Amino acid sequence: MSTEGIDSRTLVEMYRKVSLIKQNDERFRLVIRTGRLVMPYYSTRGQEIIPAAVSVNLLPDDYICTIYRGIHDSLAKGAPLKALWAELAGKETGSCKGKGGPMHITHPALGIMVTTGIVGSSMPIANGLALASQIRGDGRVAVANFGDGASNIGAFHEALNLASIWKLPVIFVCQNNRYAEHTKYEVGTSIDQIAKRASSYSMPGIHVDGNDPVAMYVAARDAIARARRGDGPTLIEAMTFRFNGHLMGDDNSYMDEGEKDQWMREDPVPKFRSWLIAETHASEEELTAIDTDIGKQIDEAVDFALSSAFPSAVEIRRDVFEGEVAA
Ligand SMILES: Cc1ncc(C[n+]2csc(CCOP(=O)(O)OP(=O)(O)O)c2C)c(N)n1
Ligand SMILES: [Mg+2]
Repeated sequence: MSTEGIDSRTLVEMYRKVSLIKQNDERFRLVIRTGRLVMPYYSTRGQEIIPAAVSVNLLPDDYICTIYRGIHDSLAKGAPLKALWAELAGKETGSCKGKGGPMHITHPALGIMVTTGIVGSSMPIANGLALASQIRGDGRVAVANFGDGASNIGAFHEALNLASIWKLPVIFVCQNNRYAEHTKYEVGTSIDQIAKRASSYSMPGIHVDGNDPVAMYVAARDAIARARRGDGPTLIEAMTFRFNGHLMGDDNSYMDEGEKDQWMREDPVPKFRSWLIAETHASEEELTAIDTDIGKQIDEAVDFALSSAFPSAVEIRRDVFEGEVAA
């Protein structure tokens, strides 16, 4: 890997996000397995590099929209750990006062605008945010994260068409993890690369190794710069793999023999870590200190979330139903 002019500070900042996403995912699965949290969980293990590379190129005010498999995107954009864990646990200290839960993480003050469980819906929402930014002239860009399966939904085509015609400052980031639920890419998608679909909508289509930190950084940087210049949208297809199946409990029996093991042997996180050290962007001690610090922050977030209270019967209906609700 060459560094394409990316400075060491930025690469280490990317690593911090990658380590946070990986460790946080591992802790979620542990806490769920031990019965302390009960929720559907769509692991992002294996897809860490993509949001880390995107988010270091974003400004705090920029928008992201993501999906049920999107905690990595929210963490990379800066979602505070305590409020995130409390939200997943349905507690009143959560970012949506416990009323959104794992499928609806939002944090508008940080530009984390929506987590949606409706496949394909992150894209039109990102268009709306980008249109608002264009009308206000405030220079913000919007990132729409979605999966490979979502590129077969009508909303993908409608959103790319409109974004192209209106030159919206939006970046469509397709995290192609090779499966949509239990359906293998080739079985459900009519084209060998989703990036090629961009040509139908007169925008650049970038097919990139989403597990390569430098290549992913360059793809994100260029697409974000293009959107910010007012030159319109880009479709990035970032190739990756989900290590833990569709959701927790998935037995992966629908996968080809050895496919998962092969991807896991190329785990992008330790690979990135070793590369940073070998290329002298960071020392082993520095990265270990980052990992340890993140581990402690997660410990605190888990304690905070599990010891927080559930919202009261009155609170649970506030912001959900119109008008005041009696106790
Ligand atoms: C409109 C809609 N159709 C179907 C579903 C059921 N569903 C949930 S996840 C999923 C697979 C989506 O796969 P992909 O877009 O590749 O994202 P990934 O889960 O791999 O990250 C489907 C079909 C849904 N949630 N919404
Ligand atoms: Mg997928």
